[in-house]
Amino acid sequence: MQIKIEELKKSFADALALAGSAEALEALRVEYLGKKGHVAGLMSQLRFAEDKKVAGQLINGLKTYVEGEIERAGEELRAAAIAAKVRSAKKYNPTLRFPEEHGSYHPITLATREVEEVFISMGFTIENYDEIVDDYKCFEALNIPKHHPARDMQDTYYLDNGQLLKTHTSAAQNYIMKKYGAPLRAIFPGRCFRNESTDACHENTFFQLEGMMIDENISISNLIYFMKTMLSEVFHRDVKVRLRPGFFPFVEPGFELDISCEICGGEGCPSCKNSGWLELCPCGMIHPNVLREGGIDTEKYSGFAFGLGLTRLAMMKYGVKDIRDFNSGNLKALSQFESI
Ligand code: FA5
Repeated sequence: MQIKIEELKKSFADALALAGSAEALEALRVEYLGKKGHVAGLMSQLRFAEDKKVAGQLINGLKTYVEGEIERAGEELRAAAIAAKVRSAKKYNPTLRFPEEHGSYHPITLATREVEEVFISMGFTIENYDEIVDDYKCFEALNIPKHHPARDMQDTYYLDNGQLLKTHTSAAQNYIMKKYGAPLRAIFPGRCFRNESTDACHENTFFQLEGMMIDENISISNLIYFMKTMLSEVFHRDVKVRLRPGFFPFVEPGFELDISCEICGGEGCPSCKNSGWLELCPCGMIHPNVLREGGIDTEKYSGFAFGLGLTRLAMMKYGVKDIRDFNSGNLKALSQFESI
């Protein structure tokens, strides 16, 4: 019996070494421990009580051995399966660099951030405002009543409900005055829309950044100081500008602030419509009617406002010859800018 058991142990060990799956292990278990397996077969051969006592212990030893080995081999298989899964899974490695193609900031975003930083350092807050507004906010609250000729300069897209896509960031002036009252210093960048034909310096969708400062004793010299500071900080170099009278119903007096074309050095090119100058940032002292409409006490307070053409600023700052490139989605051109 002992010899038989030793033989069975050896053949079991050989078979176990080849069993590489849970199914193979189960087959082995049935072969040795099943109802008709080797262990049961050996037991059934024992006839006498004496045999059962001595040989039974040996057969039980074989049974315990087979059970233990199958259990151990099962554990090993499960552990190997988990290890293989972990190996094949993609691992997070904090030291890995991002792949090179991961996009870049849009130049308008970069220009906006630079201007925002300059004004934040001078105590201005940044406000956000809607793109769809009503006639009151875009025109009437700005001293542009219905049928005023100034409306001709800013045709836009109207919705069926009478609302419109805002033509300028000035549309937020009334809302911000009512929200904060005086004194206030705020800038508010935003997308503007105009129904007009496009060329190298005109888009139908472009960005402006409006600024407003209302306090006691605000004068034109404050306005000029803030405009000069903004331009020198944003361009990091001296840029040639000129201030000339300009008409906007919501400021009095009003000015046009033009920049000498950075593309042609002021000689004249399609980017500046051959004039050598580009209208960049109209501004002026806020009209008392507009202040009153915003709930500001005009006896005590005055203020200035400006409407910086952000998209044109980006043109001049980055040397983009055609304003239409900004909305083109041309990734080759846009990916030259600071990456994310
Ligand atoms: C206005 O929109 C006034 N709201 C600006 C203002 C604010 C004046 C506060 C006084 C006080 P204007 O239409 O000129 O003004 O536009 C302002 C600037 O936006 C322009 O100088 C130009 O830089 C830019 N801009 C205007 N139209 C376009 C266009 N179609 N495409 C690209 N930029 C434009």
